[in-house]
Amino acid sequence: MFEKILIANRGEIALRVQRACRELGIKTVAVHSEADAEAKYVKLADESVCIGPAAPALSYLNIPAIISAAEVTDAEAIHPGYGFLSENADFAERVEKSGFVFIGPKAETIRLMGDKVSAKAAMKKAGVPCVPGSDGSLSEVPEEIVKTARAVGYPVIIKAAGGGGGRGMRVVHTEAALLNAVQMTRAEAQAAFSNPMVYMEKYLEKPRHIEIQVLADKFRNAIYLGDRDCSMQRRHQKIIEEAPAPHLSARSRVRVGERCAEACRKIGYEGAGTFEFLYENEEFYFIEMNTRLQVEHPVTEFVTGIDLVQAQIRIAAGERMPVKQRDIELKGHAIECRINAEDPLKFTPSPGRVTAWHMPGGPGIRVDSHVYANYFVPPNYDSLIGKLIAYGDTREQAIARMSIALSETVVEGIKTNVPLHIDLMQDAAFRRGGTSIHYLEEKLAKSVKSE
Ligand code: MV4
Repeated sequence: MFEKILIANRGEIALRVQRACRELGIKTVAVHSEADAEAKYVKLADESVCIGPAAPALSYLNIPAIISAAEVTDAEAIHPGYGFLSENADFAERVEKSGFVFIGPKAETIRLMGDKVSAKAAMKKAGVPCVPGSDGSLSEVPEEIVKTARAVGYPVIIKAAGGGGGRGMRVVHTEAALLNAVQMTRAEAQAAFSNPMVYMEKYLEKPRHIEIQVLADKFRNAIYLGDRDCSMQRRHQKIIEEAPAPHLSARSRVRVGERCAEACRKIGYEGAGTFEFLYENEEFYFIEMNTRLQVEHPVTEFVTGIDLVQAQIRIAAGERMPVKQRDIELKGHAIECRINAEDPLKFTPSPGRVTAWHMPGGPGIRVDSHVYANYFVPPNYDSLIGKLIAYGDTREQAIARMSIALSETVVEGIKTNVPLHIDLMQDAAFRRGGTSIHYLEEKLAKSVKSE
């Protein structure tokens, strides 16, 4: 096992990784920007190194500074957390070339999944069900594009190969709008990702977003750890996630899970990963694979009892998969509410000093946050300041516990989205379970109109 790990991230996930290291008896190095110098998790780390100014490009995205920090502190491995450099294949490669272990998949796997066209081709080949669409990237020949769209059937969606997470896509409803939309998406893709490649899919009108968590070791042992429903989102920012996905039959859960685990074996996947699917009319359609630990990993930890961060570290250190598929039992239900420093109605960021901070507790409640009273939320980073996770024997119990936990939560000095979460826990459609990816935006549009 490693003796010392450098954590190349900030905020709640830096603290989460630090806790996993501590439990494994591993020393930690925190790297931080000037804006995070006083953060408590930085002080709690065994060592800390300032890697630059507040601007992410100069600190948390500064590859040479992070590798230098690993060198001067004699760390053996680097955990990238989520966001920042976590899915940057060049970073993973430079970490390994500098003699450190990157805690995540191989650089070539990150690169494969970063290109959404090659990711989809690899998954299709490995037997994962995909959204019907163009075979690989879209032709440049107008007649071919029109032909593909007719075969797929309108509406179609044009997506950038270099995109993902909702960036660089366009829905097309008619043949009249097709070629212009393709050209616009290509131009935007070139500007944003330096890659003009686009692909076409059937546009699914009212899907849910369900994802499958996997773990794979360096010896082609791979397991799936159930699913998460992340449909409650706004502008591609998830706000509530839960495990397991409501109203999913045990049969389809096993079927899609087995496909994902088998795909991991086939491509030689290493570490933790997530297969993202759209789910509509009882069918799963693969869209993307995330090669990192995800924000919402705690709901899976609750229902499986597996510590995903510890598993990532053990796998990176070359250990064999600690558990077999038959040991994985989904038990109970977990819900996560992302607590953001933002206006609960307008969604504008609300950084600043937290003057009061009281977090809930009680059976089945977990709070993942680096915040404390008098903490200053810097304006330079995303607005996630903590995660409230509630577990229960049933979904109803998890919702009840979450409602109580939210009512106990006190955050003063900044605005948060806690009021929105309180409202959603009482929402009839949410309580029934199985709302689509458009539900929240439609609900918010209605509440604005009725004001
Ligand atoms: C889609 C889709 C409908 N049909 N693909 C958006 C994020 C990116 N990961 C893929 N996205 C979508 N792809 C087809 N063929 C609808 C979305 C989508 C979406 C997906 C997941 C979660 C939230 C979303 C919000 C809007 C659109």
